[in-house]
Formats: sequence, C-alpha cells, structure tokens
Amino acid sequence: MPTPRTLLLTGAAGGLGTLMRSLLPEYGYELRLFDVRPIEGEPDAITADLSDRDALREAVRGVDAVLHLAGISLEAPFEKILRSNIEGTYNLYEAAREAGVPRIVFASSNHAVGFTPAPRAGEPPVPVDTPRRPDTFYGLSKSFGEDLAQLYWDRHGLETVSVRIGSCFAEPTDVRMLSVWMSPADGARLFHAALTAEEVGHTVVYGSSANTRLWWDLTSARALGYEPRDDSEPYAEKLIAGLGELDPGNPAHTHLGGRFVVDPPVWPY
Ligand code: NAI
Ligand code: 15L
Repeated sequence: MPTPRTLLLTGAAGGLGTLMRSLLPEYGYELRLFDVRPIEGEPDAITADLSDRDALREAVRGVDAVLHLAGISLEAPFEKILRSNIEGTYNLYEAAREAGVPRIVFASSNHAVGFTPAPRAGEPPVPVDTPRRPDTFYGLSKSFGEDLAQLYWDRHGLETVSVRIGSCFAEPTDVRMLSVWMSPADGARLFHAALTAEEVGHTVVYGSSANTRLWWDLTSARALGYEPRDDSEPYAEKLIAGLGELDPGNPAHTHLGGRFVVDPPVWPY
C-alpha cells in the first residue's frame, strides 16, 4: 500500500502524539491533529472530545488513514474509561466507516494482556495470540478496542493494525522496561509499517524495540515490514545498578503489565 498522504493523528497533544508529530512527517505524512487539549503552535489542530461525533465526522473527512492514540492512558474509574476509551473508540470507528477510511492503526497496550506471566529464562516469548488477560479497566478498554477492530474488519472491511505498545518513551526508566521498551524512532517505524503494509485485515502486533531481554514475539510486527533498530540493553547496567534485578517474588516484576497488576497508576488529570 502506498504511504497514506493525509493521516488523522488522534491524541496529538499527548506524549506519544508529540513524539509522532515530530517523527512521522519524515515518512511523507501530512498530519491532521485531534485532541481534547489544545496544542500550542498548532492553530489548525482540531480541539474536540472523542464523544463529539460531529467533530469526528469532520476530522476523518478526506483522510487516508487514522493513527488512533487518543484516550486515557493509565488506570481510571470505569465511567471515565467507558467514555473516552470504549465509547470514544467506537465513535471514531463509526465516523471512519461512514467516511470510507480504509485503515486505522490502534494504540492498544501490553495491559490488554498484562496479567500474562513474563517468560522466565529459557521460555519462549509470549505469542500474539496468547489469551487476553487485562490488568485494569484501562487494559480492558484496549481489549475492547482490539475486538471492535476485528468486528469492523469482518463486517465492514475496515482494516486495523492493533499495536500492543510496551513502553514508548525517550529512554527506559525501570528494569521491566528493558524488556518492553519501544524507542520513539522504532515507534515511528512500526506505525509506518502498519500504515503501509498490504492487506492487514485485523492484525495484532506487539510494539517494542529489538530488546535483548524482549518478553514477547515480534513476528507479526516484522511481517508488516517492521525492522526495529534499537535495543534497551545499553541502559541495562545503570538501571540494574540503581534499582536491582527483577524480583521473582514480586508480581509487578513477573507479569507483562508490571506495576499495573498490583498498584495501577491512576489518571493524572
Ligand atoms: P497521553 O495520556 O500522554 O496522551 C493521550 C492523549 O489523548 C492526551 O493528549 C489526551 O488529551 C487525549 N485524550 C484523552 N481522552 C480524550 C478524549 N476523550 N477525546 C480526545 N482526546 C483525548 O498518552 P500517551 O503516552 O501519549 O499514549 C498514547 C496512546 O498510546 C494511548 O492510547 C495509550 O493508551 C497508548 N499506549 C501508550 C503507551 C506508552 O508507552 N506511551 C504504552 C501503551 C499504550
Ligand atoms: C501503557 O499502556 C501506558 O499508557 C504507559 O503510560 C505506560 O505505563 C506503559 O503502558 C507501560 O506499560 O509501561
């Protein structure tokens, strides 16, 4: 598939959205920005909530694809998750279906499978078809998003790549992240591959760099043409010296979802 020219980027004001605003134009995309929060220096950005169906209809008009990052990105009361992540994602899919947008790349999360035990030394990486085990209402909403994407592919032919992102930040900041980190540059590579691969139907992939300590299987991501170039290992010595090795007796260290399985961080605003 040729590079989609116009890309709707939801969640454009957020951490990942800000990173992608600077990285994706190099791949040839013209970005249309959408977020409930205004974005400084971006007067053309659409400032609207995912509950605003008229704003979504306007936002998807004429775009070639959507990168859907908007939503609550940590644990929160169920009612808030319901509104932003579950109903909001449904509203986006409906607008995209009505407008005939052919493909969405959905920011799913490792927390859709967060209660899955991390592989121990010598065990194989977690496959993409492992049963979903959400660790929070947040993870549950990502599980819903993946099922919604499957439904819209099977019923309406709207394609999605659901990317179960690990931790996409400038650097890994704890020992678990050595296994699940996705560098921002690899994030842009993966989103570009997901936006341009041929005939994806609904494909689920894990989103991370080629980490030496990787916990999951990147085969389905690589099948899209993704070639990660980064590895968290250069950060390992300093992180382990400061924080210690992962503790096999601590559930937050032995499940994919990390601290979300015991002490989920809550919505900060
Ligand atoms: P973030 O919290 O920094 O950004 C999310 C953005 O969505 C915010 O700018 C917020 O204003 C916007 N938003 C929230 N509710 C909205 C609504 N109802 N209507 C319109 N906009 C709304 O999160 P971050 O880190 O940028 O993550 C982006 C996406 O990727 C999220 O969906 C998150 O769940 C997912 N993700 C991120 C990971 C990471 O490592 N950064 C890991 C796994 C998944
Ligand atoms: C996520 O899904 C969150 O959005 C992000 O803030 C991180 O907590 C990440 O997962 C993670 O698991 O490290």
